[in-house]
Amino acid sequence: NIFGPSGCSVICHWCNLWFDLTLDIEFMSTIDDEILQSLPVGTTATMYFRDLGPQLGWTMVFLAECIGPLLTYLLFYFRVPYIYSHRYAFTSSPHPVVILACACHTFHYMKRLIETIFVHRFSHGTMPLRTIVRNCAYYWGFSAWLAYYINHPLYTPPSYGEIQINYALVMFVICELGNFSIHLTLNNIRGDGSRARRFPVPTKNPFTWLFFFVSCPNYTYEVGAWVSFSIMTQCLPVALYTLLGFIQMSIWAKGKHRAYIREFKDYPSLRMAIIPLIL
Ligand SMILES: *[C@@H]1O[C@H](CO)[C@@H](O)[C@H](O)[C@H]1NC(C)=O
Ligand SMILES: CC(=O)N[C@H]1CO[C@H](CO)[C@@H](O)[C@@H]1O
Repeated sequence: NIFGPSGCSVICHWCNLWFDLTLDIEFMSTIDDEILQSLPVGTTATMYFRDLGPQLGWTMVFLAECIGPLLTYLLFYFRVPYIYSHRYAFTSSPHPVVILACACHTFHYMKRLIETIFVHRFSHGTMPLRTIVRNCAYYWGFSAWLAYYINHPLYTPPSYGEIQINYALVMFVICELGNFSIHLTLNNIRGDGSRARRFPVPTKNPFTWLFFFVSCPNYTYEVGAWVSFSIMTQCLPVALYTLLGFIQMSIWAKGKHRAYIREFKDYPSLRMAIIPLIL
């Protein structure tokens, strides 16, 4: 730890994270294994690389994108001094929904973190540092903004009280479970060793049945999780974040959807990109 022994401040964690990130640049690999393996034996290949500046491995990228929002949110939840007026420092909100929101937010990112570490099969691709800085600014900045409002001393709980909160919670849990199921399904397809490419299909797990209707249920569930978080907290910035996420994920989903249709002649025609029967 080059930043001193105290180790207690979150700032220090961030510095270390950035330090690790920069170190990781040296271990990056820019060549995709699959490309190399598919070259005939004895080929002398000359490769050209476009220089995109420093690159980072996907694992580090995902870690940075998850740990940032996780810690940022907690700073606001615990009302670290200098965020709100100093008489609120380290106090807690009287509204149970604030605690629940923090639990959901933390759970969401912990789950991502755990998926990143234990479930993901990352290709050895890398991402330019510039893109990562932009992504992190987006994720970290937004989580700070959301957390600022939700944990604010003047925050007012949702209009329909417990009913609204409970329905939102049920929906949130369903979406998280669904997303995780899709994650596993996609991972199994990628990892079963066969070279033939296939598109994902529903399995025995009911959460994957969304594959009957959409190409990218992982995004449908992700949007669902954020919609339920918006309903639970009834907070405008959260709704705005959800909307931006939805737009971005629709673009990705439509791209993936088109790619599937192009690649597989027998692709189910009932499927839409992200919203069943609509989009
Ligand atoms: C979501 O699913 C699509 C395929 O259905 C996949 O290409 C994409 O990488 C997945 N998104 C994430 C964030 O893993
Ligand atoms: C809500 C949530 O955990 N999102 C995950 C949904 O699934 C994708 C992979 O398919 C993950 O990358 C997301 O983190």
